[in-house]
This record gives sequence, C-alpha cells and structure tokens, in this order.
Amino acid sequence: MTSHRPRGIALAALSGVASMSAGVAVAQLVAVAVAPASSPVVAVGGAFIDATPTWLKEFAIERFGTADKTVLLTGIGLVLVVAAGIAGILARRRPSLGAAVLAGIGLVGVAAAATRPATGPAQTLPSLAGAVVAPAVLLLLLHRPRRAADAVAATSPTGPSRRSLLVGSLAVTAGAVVVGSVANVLGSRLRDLETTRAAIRLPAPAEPAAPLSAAVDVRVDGVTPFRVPNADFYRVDTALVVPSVDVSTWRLDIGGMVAEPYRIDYDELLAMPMIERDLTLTCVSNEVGGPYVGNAVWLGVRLTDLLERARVDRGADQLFSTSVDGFTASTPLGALDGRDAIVAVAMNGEPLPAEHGFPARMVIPGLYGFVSATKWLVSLEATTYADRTAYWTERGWATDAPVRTMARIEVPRPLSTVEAGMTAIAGTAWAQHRGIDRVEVQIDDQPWTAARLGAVPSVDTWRQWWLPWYADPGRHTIRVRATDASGQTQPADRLAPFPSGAQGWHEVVVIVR
Ligand SMILES: Nc1nc2c(c(=O)[nH]1)N[C@H]1C(S)=C(S)[C@@H](COP(=O)(O)O)O[C@H]1N2
Ligand SMILES: [Mo]
Repeated sequence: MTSHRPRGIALAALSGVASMSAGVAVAQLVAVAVAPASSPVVAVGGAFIDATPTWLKEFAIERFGTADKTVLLTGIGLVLVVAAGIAGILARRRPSLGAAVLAGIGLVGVAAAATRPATGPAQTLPSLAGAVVAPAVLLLLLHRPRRAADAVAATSPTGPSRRSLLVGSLAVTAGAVVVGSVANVLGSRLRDLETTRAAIRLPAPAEPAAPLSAAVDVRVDGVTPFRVPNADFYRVDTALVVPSVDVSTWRLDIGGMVAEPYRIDYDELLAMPMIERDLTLTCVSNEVGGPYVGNAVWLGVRLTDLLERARVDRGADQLFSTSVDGFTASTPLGALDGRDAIVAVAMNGEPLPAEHGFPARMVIPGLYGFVSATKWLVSLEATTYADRTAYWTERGWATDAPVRTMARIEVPRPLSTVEAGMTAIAGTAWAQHRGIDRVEVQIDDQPWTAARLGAVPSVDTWRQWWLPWYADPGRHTIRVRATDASGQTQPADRLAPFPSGAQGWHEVVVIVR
C-alpha cells in the first residue's frame, strides 16, 4: 500500500477519455488532408461492415434501416470511450500501461485503414497520428509537474494533483472538440460536391423518356409518388461515408476480356448519346412490404454502347463492376439482352446525388441492385463467373438475381385506425422488365378483387394500384398479390430476403371504427 490516496477512478477514466479524444480529433484533422474514408473511425466501421456475417447485417438493415450506420458509429464511439476510460484507470498505477493501451487502440485503426479496399499507405496516416497523440497526451497529463498552489489537493508524490488533472483533462477535451469541429467543417467544405454538381450541364437525351401520363398516379393520398424525389429515394450501400468523387480526375475503365480496353473521362461520357428512362430500382434486402424500392427517371449511356466499343470476347459471361469505394457487383452479360441497361449520370433531372453514386452509376431494369446498380462506378470488366466473385456473392447471396414480383399495401397503414365508410386501399407493385398485369386484394376471407391499375411508361417500372373499399367497423386483414405480364402470380409462401429476394403476399391489419 502506498501512503497517498489513489486518484479517483472517475477522474482517471476521464483522463483516458480526454487523451483518446485528442487522438481522434487529430486523426480527423489528418483525414481531411488524406481522404474522408481514411478516418480511423470510418476505417474501423468499414472493416466491421465488410466482416459482418450476413445474418447480422440482415438484422441491422431490418432493425435499424437507413440508421444502421449511425447505430454502428455510435457503437464504435461507445467502445472507444470505454476502452479509453480503462486505459486511464490503468494509467493511474502504471502510466506506460495506459499509454500502451491507447496506442494499441490507434493501431487497430491503422490495421483497418491498411486493409480497406480504396487503400494506399497514406490512408493509415490519420490512425497513426491518433496512435501517437493519444498516449502522448495521457503521459503529459499524468506528468504535469506539481505546482505549489496544488499542494493542498495533492494526492500523489509523482503525478499531478487531482485538480490539475481534472483541469488538464477538461482542457484537452475542449481542445479536442474544437479541433474535431474544425476538421468537420474543413472536411465538408472540401467534400462539398454541391458546387460542382450545380455547375454541370446535362446533355439533352438522344432518346428522351416517354412522357409520363398523368394516369401513372392513382391519386390516393399516402401512396408513394410514381417518381420518388431524390431526397426521399431509399439508399442502401456499404459506404460509411458517402464517397466524394472529383469529376475532374474521375475515369471509367472498360476492360477485362475485351479486344480493346479503354478509359473515358466524365466529359467523354457526357458526349456519348444519352437515353432517358423511368426505371424502378429494388434492393434484394427488401422485406415483403418493405421500403427499399423506388422509381426515378435516369439519364445515361447505354451499357451496351460502352461495351461494344471495347468488343467483348465470346467467352465472357459476367460484367464485373467496381465502385471507387471497392464495392463490386457481378451482372450476367446475358441480362444485356436489349433492355435499357444504362450507366446513369442523372436522376430525376439532376446530376446524380452523391448518395446515389455521383458521378456515374449503373441501373439495369429487372435485376436487384446488388447485381446491377453499382454506384460511384469506376470500372467495367468483362470476365467470367469462374474468375471473379463480387462483394455480395462472397457473402453467400445469389449470383443471378432477377427481381421477384411484389405488391405492397401503402394505404391504409398497418395497424392504423380507419373511419368506417367509403375509403381506399392503395399501393405499388413491381415486376421489373416483365411488367405488372394484375393486382388483387383480399379482405379477410372474402374473394380476391381486382384493383384498378395506374398507367406505366414501360414494363420496367413499378405500377400504382388502388381499390375503393367500403369499410365496416371491426378488425380487418388486407392482403395483396400481383401477377406479372408473363401470367405468373406471386406465390403466397414466404421467403426471407437472403439469398435471392423476399417472396410472399403483403398483409396489413387495420381497425375500422
Ligand atoms: N458502390 C456501391 N454501389 C452499390 C451498393 C453499394 O453498397 N456500394 N449497393 C447496391 C445495392 S444493394 C442497391 S439495392 C443499390 C441501391 O441504390 P440507391 O442507394 O441509389 O437506392 O445500390 C447498389 N450499388
Ligand atoms: Mo440492395
């Protein structure tokens, strides 16, 4: 036993957390100079996402939806705070041990950054800086020389007084908040694509989209608009920070099993003949009745125009596309059968929003997004399934993934209370590239009734539907099923999204008063 009182545990933990926050703040500042994705928190989060088993990822998407990334970042933050607190407590007796723990945490960031896909040695610099700064600050805090004024509160013959440790820790934390905020502001300034996007002049389409009939809209309040505004469009991807691509240096490589590989820049892409199409995108992770589906009008270059110029070998069966963030998708070359598969540069009349793949992404009607819709596209490679395996295929998802026929009830909302009397049941249905021919609704155990269908510009979009309903008081179950234009009615038996898309009839229960 030593004669002096040990410093309070809470204060010790605070000193650890303060030192950690200094390390993180400095790392964030360095990451501004290197790349947003090189921030240790983002690198660790990204590595975590890629290493997450499919069942857990499914659970996270289902449970937290688009907030899954916030949940992950908060989790990482909590783990950091706890680990740093422990480092501070350990440092109470052995400063070098506490410092070593902080350095170790920094090295986890270095390891994560070094193994990220879009990596170069520079990506590890932010984590390295943090791994040096955090332990150094801790040692400085603990070794602050005693001043005479602190003598009354002094607790340790070698360390600082309680008061100076408290003041020092709070000062360091405040400094970290300032540096972190500066890093944030600088980062978002640099990353601000809005100026660039606003300056882009989109070319006129050589083949404009068919004018939308007013009848695409069934005019029932609460139904998703036929074209979902960009700000409301669902977003699904593995990117923890939205990649910010500089169009002036962006290039698209077309290569692999081709006679003439080539590379084009953004202006060359914009100079190619553009087509404009309404296409509905769906995520394979969408549950029956789920939100991961949307329609937009896209402007872009035909994928086949890009590939024909390179002249793809007969032996190739897969188009392997790569994103700037390392995500990859595999598309069967056989799916490029004349359908309107495009490399899109614009969505609903605007250059692609950063979240949806600026400056260029793929959109192919009829296939789920994970095998067709690579955002922040940088490379198209003709290859074989034997040679290359894409991101989600490595994780057990299907390789060939046509969209399943699906109908969704949007009005009334599940478990809502509806006024008795005349009302409407309405929603959307989709079977991209086959088209929706019929939607039927069943209330409780009554016979199935055909719903009225909205107009569609092509078989590649979803279709709104509605049915007038005279609602009697009580509890009612509403069920829906769609039939595609090939005559196939969607099966009743439920399948989970993994590995090739959810199946089953959407059902909602409502209370009529
Ligand atoms: N770079 C990149 N592109 C991607 C993904 C991704 O994780 N990374 N996810 C795909 C999946 S699973 C879907 S469903 C669509 C979603 O496109 P959206 O976010 O624009 O709706 O993007 C696809 N393109
Ligand atoms: Mo997806």
